[in-house]
Amino acid sequence: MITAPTASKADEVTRVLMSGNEAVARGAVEAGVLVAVGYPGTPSTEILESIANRDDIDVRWSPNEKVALDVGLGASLGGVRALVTMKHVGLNVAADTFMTAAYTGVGAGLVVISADDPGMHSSQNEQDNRAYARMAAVPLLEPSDSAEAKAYTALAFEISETFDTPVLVRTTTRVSHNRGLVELAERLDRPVLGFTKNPAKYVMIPGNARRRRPVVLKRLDDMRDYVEESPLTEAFGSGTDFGVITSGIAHHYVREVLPDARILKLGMSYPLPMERIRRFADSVDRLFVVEELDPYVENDLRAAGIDVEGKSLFPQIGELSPDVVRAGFAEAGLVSKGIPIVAAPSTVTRPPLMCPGCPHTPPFLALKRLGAVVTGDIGCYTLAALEPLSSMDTCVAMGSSIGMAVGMAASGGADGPVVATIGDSTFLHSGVAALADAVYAHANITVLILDNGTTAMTGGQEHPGTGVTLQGTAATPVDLVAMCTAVGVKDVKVIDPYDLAATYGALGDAISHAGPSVVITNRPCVEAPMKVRDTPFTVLAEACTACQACMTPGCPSIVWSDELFEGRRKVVIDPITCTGCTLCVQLCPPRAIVLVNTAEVSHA
Ligand SMILES: Cc1ncc(C[n+]2csc(CCOP(=O)(O)OP(=O)(O)O)c2C)c(N)n1
Repeated sequence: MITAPTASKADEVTRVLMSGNEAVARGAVEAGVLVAVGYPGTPSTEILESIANRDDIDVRWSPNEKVALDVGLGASLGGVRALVTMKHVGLNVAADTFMTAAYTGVGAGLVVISADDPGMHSSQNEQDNRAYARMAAVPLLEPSDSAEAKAYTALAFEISETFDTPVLVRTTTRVSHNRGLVELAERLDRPVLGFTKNPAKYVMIPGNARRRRPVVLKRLDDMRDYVEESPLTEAFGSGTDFGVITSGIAHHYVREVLPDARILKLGMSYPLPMERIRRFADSVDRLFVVEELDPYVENDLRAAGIDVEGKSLFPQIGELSPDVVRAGFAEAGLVSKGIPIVAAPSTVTRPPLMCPGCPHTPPFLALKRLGAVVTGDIGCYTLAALEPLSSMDTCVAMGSSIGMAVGMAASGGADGPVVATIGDSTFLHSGVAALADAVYAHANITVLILDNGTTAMTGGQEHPGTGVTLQGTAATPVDLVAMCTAVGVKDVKVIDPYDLAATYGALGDAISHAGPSVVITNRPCVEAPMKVRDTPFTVLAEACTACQACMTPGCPSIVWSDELFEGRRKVVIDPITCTGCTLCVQLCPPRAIVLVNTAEVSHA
């Protein structure tokens, strides 16, 4: 039987409070991982960040999830254990490699973490990535807390090598971000096994792939036998009136609502331990499945002829919680409705806004004035879709902006110039090929690359354009101008987005250019990698006409005064949050906005 590595000396066990993400990383560390690679995305980002400074592991960001998985697979075939991390939608990007890596199998263990985001706290959709395991015929582990996140990740490497397959470990936001006690064990010291040439296994031309397909299905059968006996399937409680099948975080919600219930917890939810499930089902009068998002286990059970209640009681949309689970069991007549455990939030909701001084803001003011049809992308700048900027018309998936602009221009249906807006990280993630397509199609579009020198939206991660690695060491930065020119864009300009007139001018010129043009902004993010704070500005109340021109960008530092001046409210600027970007100064007709120290002099 396969077991996860444990501490060598029981009396030296150390228990540490860890988030699920830190625990995943720790599991990989203990399993002797030598390469850990990924692309940032909530809720997965901290996995790599938590081990970035280890000198015994090569930890790195890739430009996108597919590259990350390719790096991980290459490392695995080279004979070292490799961890690959991403958020759920990242697996869509990496899916091409993922599906065929199931055919090639691995060298040393290869574990892919998919951090799903039920409830879409910070995602464009809430797909249930358990479906990928079935599609690829790859084993799937679902930890429910930090302790399991560590143990399952370590175990996943063993499973990967035993069955010669990548293993998918699926966490969800609450598992990734909650903290729990984790027992630490020693790191395994694993030699580099080296690459063994085996074209029949690693060169997936049709003739070889056809021979690998039965291997994949045979392996699935072997894993079915394994999971029937595996300690990953755990039984809790007693009773024959009803039983509950759980997986992931849903397990803890069920135990909170029904502490004594008979439960079969699935640590491995693909392939399923169908015989064990059948015996469990036969031993209870009613069977429930409580799982977050899709009726993934439920449908398999129904297909196997097992009578089960699930999504008719527990929602398919959004996160589960103890309250939601209680409501489902109340409807089933097993518990009273009870008083909600989680009180309604008392905080006032606040719409998300660009930060004060965000260099993304001015170009969107310009695009609005130019009447552009803006195909947007995913990043901080997506907030331009919201009021008051209201200047982004589409946002679908990372890197989609440029291709969508090409299509929009081809349609002839846009009632204004077509502009794609994309961040630097997103451009390198999946925008470059689309820009080549724009050139190829001689598309009449402008691409605005918002280069703030970081992956701001996920907390400021480095990427190949920043010239800095995850460890903070220097790397060769991608030259975006050279790259755009190299794919054939004739009109490439770099602008200072804090210069409003220049920004209007450059974008106006670019959209009048026939064929594709590129405008690249050059101001760093004001929050990462370091805070940008220049002398703040203030408003001379006597000069302010309350015309609100300074409020059009929606800068959070600019608000109405509490006091009245000459019977009217005037604008005030919060000197603590103002970064001194000058945008409001350029927008103020009566020139009432001045540097704080100038105002002090004039008031002295
Ligand atoms: C496929 C995929 N991977 C990762 C993410 C998470 N994510 C959202 S935006 C973004 C990048 C943002 O960086 P950038 O394009 O430079 O814009 P910024 O936020 O810096 O303005 C990432 C990694 C995602 N939404 N989809």
